[in-house]
Amino acid sequence: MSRRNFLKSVGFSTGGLLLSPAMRAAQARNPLQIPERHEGITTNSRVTYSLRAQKGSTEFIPGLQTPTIGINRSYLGPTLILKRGDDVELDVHNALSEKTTLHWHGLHVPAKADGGPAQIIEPGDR
Ligand SMILES: [Cu+2]
Repeated sequence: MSRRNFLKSVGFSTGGLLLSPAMRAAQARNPLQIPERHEGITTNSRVTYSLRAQKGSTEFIPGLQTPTIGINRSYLGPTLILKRGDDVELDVHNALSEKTTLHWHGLHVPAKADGGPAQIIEPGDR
C-alpha cells in the first residue's frame, strides 16, 4: 500500500468511525449560527445593553432537543455593537440557577472588569 493510499484509507475510515450517521446528517444540514446584533438602547447619552443569561433548548440534530444556555435566547448570545467613546451600561441578569459570569470578548477593558472570578453574578442577581 502506498503512503497516499494508506493516508486516504485511514482518513476515510477514521471519519466514518467518529461520527454517527445522525451527526453526519446534522453537519450537512445545520446552518452556521450567526448571532444577532444588539445595538443597545440610548437614554440621556448612555447606551444600555440588557443581557439575560438563561436556560433553553436547541435542536442541533433534527428531532433532538439539547439543553443549552444562552444570552437573550436559548443558545449563544448577541453581538454587541458599541461605538468608541460611548458611555455604556452592560446590564447582565443571571436568570440561571447557578453562578455565572461574562467575558467581554473583543472589548479592551481591565482584567478585573472582564468576567471570570472577579465578576461572579449570583443566581437572580444583576
Ligand atoms: Cu475573548
